Amino acid sequence: MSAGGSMRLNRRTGEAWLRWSVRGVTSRPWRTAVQRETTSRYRDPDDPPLFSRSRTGPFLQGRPQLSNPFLEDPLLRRYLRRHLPHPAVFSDLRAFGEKVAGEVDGWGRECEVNPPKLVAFDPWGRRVDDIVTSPAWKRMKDLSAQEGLVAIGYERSFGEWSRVYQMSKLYIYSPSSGLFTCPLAMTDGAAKVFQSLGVPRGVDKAYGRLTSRDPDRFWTSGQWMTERKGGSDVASGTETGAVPQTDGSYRLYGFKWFTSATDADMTLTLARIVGQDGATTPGSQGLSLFYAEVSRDQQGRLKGIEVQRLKDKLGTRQMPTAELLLDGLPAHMLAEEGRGVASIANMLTVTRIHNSVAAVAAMRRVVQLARDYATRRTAFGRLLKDHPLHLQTLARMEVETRGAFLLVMDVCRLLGREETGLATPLETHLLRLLTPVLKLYAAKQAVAVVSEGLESFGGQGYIEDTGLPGLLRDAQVLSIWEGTTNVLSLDVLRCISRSSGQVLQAYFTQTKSLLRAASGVSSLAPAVRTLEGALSALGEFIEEAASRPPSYLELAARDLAYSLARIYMGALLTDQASWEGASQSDTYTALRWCEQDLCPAVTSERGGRYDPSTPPSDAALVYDNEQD
Ligand code: UCC
Repeated sequence: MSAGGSMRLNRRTGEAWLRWSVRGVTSRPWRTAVQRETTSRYRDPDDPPLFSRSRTGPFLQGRPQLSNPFLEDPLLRRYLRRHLPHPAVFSDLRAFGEKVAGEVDGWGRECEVNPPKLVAFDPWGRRVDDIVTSPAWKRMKDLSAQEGLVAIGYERSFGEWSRVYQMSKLYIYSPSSGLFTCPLAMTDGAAKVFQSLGVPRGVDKAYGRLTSRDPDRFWTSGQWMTERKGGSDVASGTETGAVPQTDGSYRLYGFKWFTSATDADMTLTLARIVGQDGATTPGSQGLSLFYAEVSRDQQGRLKGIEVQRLKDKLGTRQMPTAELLLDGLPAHMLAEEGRGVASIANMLTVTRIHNSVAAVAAMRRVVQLARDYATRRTAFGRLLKDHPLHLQTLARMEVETRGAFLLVMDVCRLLGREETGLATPLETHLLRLLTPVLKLYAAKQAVAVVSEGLESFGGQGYIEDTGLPGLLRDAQVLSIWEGTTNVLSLDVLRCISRSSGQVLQAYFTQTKSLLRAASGVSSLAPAVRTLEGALSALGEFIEEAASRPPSYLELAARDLAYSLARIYMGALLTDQASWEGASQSDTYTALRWCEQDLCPAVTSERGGRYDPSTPPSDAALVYDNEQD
């Protein structure tokens, strides 16, 4: 008996037409609903996968699309139109933004899924200490040179605004860079240290390479500061010894516990000079600054370095971070003996600014993607963008991002003025104070905004291969490296006391001047009034706090830094909104910004939080060990 059958599936309705033939007689077509009547008969592995779509359903959610980040950022463009309206800058950023949204973003993803590996030994047991990075990571290095991501800051083609231009470019690049912005931060910081020391003989070639646009010449630098005893407390934690050599150079012996972007070509590091009796000077005044190249001998072994292991990190996995044993690393002392911390401080200023650029860029990226997604995702019968509560959440993220953006750009502006010799004493003080304030505040904002941003994708925000969770993991490091929130809060106190309060005077003068500029705009009046009130309350708080013991100030340090940040960001937002080219959204942002507690130092003070009895209460709370 010959028999057979055929079937046609309507994918839209999920119906199938079946037709049977027995002994040459063909049946009429018979319609069935496949979803209802699918049986194991249809799951035969030899069957074509006709039913797989109908089982999972035909709906596929559109993914959030990354578009040119320069064109997607009206505030960046308005800021540049106001301060640096140069066609060459606009066309470069537009073209770079196109590249970033295209191929570069894919390389960034490749860096994440193909993280670096350490090959410690060759197959025959010889040490090779090879940190193997992905091809995409190498492409990022070439791209960074070609695009002048460090060079722009040193070519200074746009004078005092060159830093703003450079950082705008890094801001567009950062979330797609596969964390290559980390070696760029340290490279920039090292070039800055060289320059601040007048580019000493012996490092002029290295300086040329760090600031080169030629991928074949371009070098990156490390910043090896952290040892097992001290990440924050560098002064007492640094054990590395520098043994003088007869030719005036040194050899370094020590253990660096956390060295980021360890595939760098050179590094700056701190060590203590070992005297003939083997003794070293303890504390900060015993620390000197050293320059070392990372090179290999003829057998291919790293000279004076063993890579102990790569760190297994929560995020920033794209970038190799290693523990290094320095075992006679050839090095040269830079700067005066014992001036290590003060000399490397220039590097810290630059890397902290880069850190903040990365923080604001992460916020901007998640907002950009969430905004796009809200036009593609429907829930409860409407697009997400048409749900007022969802839109309110996005607007809050946008306000945070804009405040942080204006602060980071203002600090870049100040850095540019300082480097071109145009900074007034007020601006120099402002740069010193605002750098830690910016770094500590923007990093915390980034974690909050990126975390909120992930939520706006629902469950998809938690799925690895969307690329979204990596944004949060990478944001988490921003408040940790280059000085934690508390270390930077104490740095704020330190720079206030070292300048005998001049940094604060500069802050108050500048904030008042920004508010004065906005005071003629009636729509901004509520914001200006609120900010003036907060500024005056902060002034009273500081006056009162100055007479209190150091323990009081220490407890107030974080809230003080937050107050300085929020009020200054508010003043920048009102100033931006008062510009004749501003948009209505600039005004709205300034008003919304001022709805928050602008001066948490005063709020906490009223609650008695800095009272000398607070620490025991805090301790009792944290170590509450009451037994049931
Ligand atoms: O984490 C690291 C690598 C991560 C990768 C980097 C990429 C980041 C970019 C990401 C983009 C995606 S490296 C480790 C980072 N470590 C830190 O940041 C250390 C944190 N600790 C501190 O900042 C501390 O406050 C110390 C180490 C600076 C404190 O040391 P001292 O010795 O106690 O400091 P002193 O005594 O207060 O200051 C010594 C001198 C003084 O100068 P003189 O002697 O002329 O009065 C200070 O004024 O250094 C000067 N100084 C500063 N100058 C200290 N801090 C500063 C500063 N921030 N700016 C200017």
